[in-house]
Amino acid sequence: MGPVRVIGVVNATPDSFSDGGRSPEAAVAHARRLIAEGADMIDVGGESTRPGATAVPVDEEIARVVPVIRAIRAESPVPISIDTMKPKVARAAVAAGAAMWNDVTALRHAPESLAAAAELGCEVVLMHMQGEPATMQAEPVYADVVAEVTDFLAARAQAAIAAGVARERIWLDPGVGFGKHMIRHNLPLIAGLERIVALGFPVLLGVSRKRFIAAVDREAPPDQRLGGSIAAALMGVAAGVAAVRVHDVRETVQAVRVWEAIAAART
Ligand code: HH2
Repeated sequence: MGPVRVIGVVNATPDSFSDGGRSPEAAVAHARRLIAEGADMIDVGGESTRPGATAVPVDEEIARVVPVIRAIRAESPVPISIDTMKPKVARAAVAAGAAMWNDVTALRHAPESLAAAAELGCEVVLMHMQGEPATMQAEPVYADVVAEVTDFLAARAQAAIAAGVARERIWLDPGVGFGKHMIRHNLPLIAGLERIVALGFPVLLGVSRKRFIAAVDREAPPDQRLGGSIAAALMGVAAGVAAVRVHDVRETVQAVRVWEAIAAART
């Protein structure tokens, strides 16, 4: 297995100030900074999945992400991922130069999602989510969160393969924070990542600045969650994840590289 990839988050959403939003120019400038900080890939999103966020019409989402993807593509060879649940947006993004479709619904949002992923031939991230973004945090229920998320991801991978997605293009993601109780579900899920890794697909982990960190540490606001973000990312690295999706690229790259250097020195 190669080094863990650090994927930098770029939000092309007007309501996001810290990670590139406001305007296409600001998003591209943010991507440029993350690439300079060592990002192995950039994940561009035009619709927030936060509980309570308003849905974005498909044309508006395309208008937000395509100029950003084109501009990054024009100045850097870094692979670009599109964070969307809409196949139309994924198509436009891949046409503009994206190499990966990151779908928090694991290709369940639209009936044509599976076929679109197969046709596009790009890398595909299948993420676990219980419920819908607007209501998913209301009352998430699991008997065994690790087993249920693992089984779901295995089933979605099989559905994608059956629809014609190449096995080697499939990534899995446990969906930390998506329909999971802050403590009772997110923590055992991160602790149990090895079981998802054992399915044999590359695993992507997104823990950066998430709410569960605040639930462990004194309700820390998002801009004070770097320590917890790195701690959780390194738990993923220890479990064998292939990539981490983060806001703080420079610090995460350093943490991951030091972790890998120490692991390689083990006698
Ligand atoms: N988390 C968010 C968005 N997209 N995609 C994957 N594959 N895995 C994740 O964990 C993941 C994701 C969180 O989204 P949001 O709350 O909108 O914030 P941000 O995009 O700033 O992380």
